[in-house]
Amino acid sequence: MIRRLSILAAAALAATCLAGVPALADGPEQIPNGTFDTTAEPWWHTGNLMFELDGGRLCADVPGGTVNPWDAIIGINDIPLVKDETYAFGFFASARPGKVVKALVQLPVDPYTQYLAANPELSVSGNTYAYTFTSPVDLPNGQVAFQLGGSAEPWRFCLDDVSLKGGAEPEVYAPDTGPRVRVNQVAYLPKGPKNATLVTEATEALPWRLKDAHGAIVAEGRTTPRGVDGSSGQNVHTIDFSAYRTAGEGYTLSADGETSRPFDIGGGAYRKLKLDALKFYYTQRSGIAIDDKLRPGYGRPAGHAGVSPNQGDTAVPCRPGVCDYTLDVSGGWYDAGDHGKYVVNGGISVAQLMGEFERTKNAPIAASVGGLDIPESGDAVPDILDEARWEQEFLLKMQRPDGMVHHKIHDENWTGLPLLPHLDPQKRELHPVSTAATLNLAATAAQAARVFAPYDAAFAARNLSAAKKAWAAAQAHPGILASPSDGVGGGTYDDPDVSDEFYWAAAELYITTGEKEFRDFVLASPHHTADIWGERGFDWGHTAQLGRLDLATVPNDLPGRADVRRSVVAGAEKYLATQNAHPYGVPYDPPTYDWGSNALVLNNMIVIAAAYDITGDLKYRDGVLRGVDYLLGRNALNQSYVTGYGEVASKNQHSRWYAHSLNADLPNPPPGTLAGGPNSGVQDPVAQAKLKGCKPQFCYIDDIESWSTNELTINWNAPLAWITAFVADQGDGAPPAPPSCKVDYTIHGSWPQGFTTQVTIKNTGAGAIDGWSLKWSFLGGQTIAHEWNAVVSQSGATVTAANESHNRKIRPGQSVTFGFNGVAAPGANPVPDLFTLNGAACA
Ligand code: 9MR
Repeated sequence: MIRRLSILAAAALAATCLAGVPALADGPEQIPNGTFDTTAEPWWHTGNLMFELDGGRLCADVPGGTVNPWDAIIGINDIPLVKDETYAFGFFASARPGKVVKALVQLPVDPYTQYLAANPELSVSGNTYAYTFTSPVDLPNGQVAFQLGGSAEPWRFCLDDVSLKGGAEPEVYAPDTGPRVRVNQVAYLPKGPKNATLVTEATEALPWRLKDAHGAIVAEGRTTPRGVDGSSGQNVHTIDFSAYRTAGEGYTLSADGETSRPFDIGGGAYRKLKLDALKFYYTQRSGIAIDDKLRPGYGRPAGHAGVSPNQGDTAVPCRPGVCDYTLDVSGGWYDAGDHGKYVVNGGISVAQLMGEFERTKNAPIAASVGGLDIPESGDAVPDILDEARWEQEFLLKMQRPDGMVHHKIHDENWTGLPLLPHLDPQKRELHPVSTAATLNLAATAAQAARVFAPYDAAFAARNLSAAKKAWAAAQAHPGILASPSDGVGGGTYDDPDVSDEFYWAAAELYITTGEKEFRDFVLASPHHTADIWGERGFDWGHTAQLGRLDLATVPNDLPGRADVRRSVVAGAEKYLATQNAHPYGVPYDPPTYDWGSNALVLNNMIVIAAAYDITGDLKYRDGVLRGVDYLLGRNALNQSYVTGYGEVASKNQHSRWYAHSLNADLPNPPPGTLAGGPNSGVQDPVAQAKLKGCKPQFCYIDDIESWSTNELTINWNAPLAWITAFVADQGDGAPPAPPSCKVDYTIHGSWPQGFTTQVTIKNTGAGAIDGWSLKWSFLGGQTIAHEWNAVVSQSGATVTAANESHNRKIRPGQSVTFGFNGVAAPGANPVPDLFTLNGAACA
């Protein structure tokens, strides 16, 4: 709340003024957040207080029974003071009941030299106080503190409009944005779209030149002026050099006297990045030592595995008053740069990893994911599923016997940086159960039940029963919400509306089981038909999209499924329209960027990618490719947001153990780590000091302390992995050949233990097929018992049926038929959506 400081109350005039009459110096403001409009950051308090934002003021209930003034303090650090400068210090404060407190500007460490010490007498209605003083020292890190202790009785303190004016102008932060030609600093696909953005004052089209690594001009053209871009405030032009298709390294693009950072034309980088984005998860694991042989430079002892000084996570009690038992909740992934583990955020992350795997079963062009160099590599399970299981096992452990699931487990208080997981000495606590967490488990366990079925039937069954139990518990307790004020020591992940989580869970349970209860719930949910493709996209708190996308892309028999698929395409159309209007090609353009905007951009791209998988229309694929450019350097800051990718890339993401910028012995985050990205909220002190008033694309700083713009998380790397795998699947960007086959797959009969199926392949192309191999995937754990007229093999859920010698030829217009008896698995057994013949998708 902004009030004028010039109204001097009587109490203020009576207060101590060290430097005579309060002359309100007109110098620059030194307090980064004195108005508490949206946050208390970066103010701190002693452990016996809690902050509350109350009507635009910062308030705290001060306990009674303390002795010294310094037994309860509210303060702010890192306030620069300049020797011999005169400062005007002021604030509004109230006390209920009235109290005298100490207001200090001082040295933050022993001997706590006080440059201003005032003893304002506070009233219930509150007053404005003003003082001046001259600093006797140069000090980069002065402290402003309100000492509130010494009262026998409890009381309430409120503070607002804290101001310290004078001294030097705070340094204005200007990011180094390098050359004004902005490109994807990693790679464009040779046969894909190639776009760049030029920042310029010019309003008329300008010439551009593409040069190869030797400086030879290989293409040229003219820019397209696009006017002022709202997301950056810059006047920009776009450049389209898609027509140039020769693979190579070290290209540059020049225009308006500037030359871009170098880039490649080729697909290789994405085949590496898609794996790095997933390898990230092993190094986020809790409860297991990270093997330095698997991740050179990243080895560390197991975190929170029951070894001192860790206090958990093998027997974790609840927060006081929440429960009287302990749970073994060891394992899982650390959420982000903190040591917390949160079910709702683990939920979307593991769902998107399992979803990336499921896409390889159902999308026309999708290679298997590949090896991740994890301890489980080499077993019979795809590595991406082994990694997902590490988290899913943790989510299962968070479930109580009654089916409800604890929302989160983390430290009692926030820890500082750096701090390796195994060195965290804090008490770990389980926080209350929530409907949202329970539905996250219902959804992910239902999905796990089908994807793990071919590899581990017992694990699949355990997940299915946990999912059903969670579903029933959530139905019985639909309104247990996580508290928005339960944010000490860990994030809140609170969500006032869990109707979307209900829809997501019902969708996954329906896909896996085919059961009527879940089908009816899905069809009746308002999320099933609503336009859920908002600008802001989806995330851990907006999960209806996860359900809708899976209903559209994973085989199932839902009535009206064609409409569901069409709705995903309609969503993609909206995001493409946003992207086409955006001179940086971003399929996200709200007036302010949200926390974790890079993941929101990626999730919008997943909708566009799904539309490509559904329709095969290249405009959707190209939308995804152009979106990737933004994350890898075609942006206002001219930087890649993925560690290790691009000439200038994020590398100081907020993390307690990749804290290289705080301790040179620690590493930077591993390659393939996504930064959260621009966040107009700028909630942390570094962002507040440097980025205030930023245009959306500029609300980012690669500083380890900027946790609101530059954290790394499990839910942000998941869509990065998904999308980069999609890009890797496009090879050099050549469009796939049109289908030349059609498959008719008819289940002629089903019984509890099995089913019988007849498959007809028709050659719809112009040439003869001489030798064929048809692939499809079962939804879950179905297997082939006996086949005829084809040689059938199976790996996981994926079946390959090859010709016998008598039916190897299929002439144009002709068909062959084969059949098999299958062994049923628990749950649904839908007709597959996708058949590929000799590697190419059939219609
Ligand atoms: O990603 C979360 C973002 O959507 C919220 O707006 C923000 C504030 O509640 O919290 C983010 O999540 C953080 C979590 O609370 C604690 N671990 C780090 C997460 C990423 O910053």
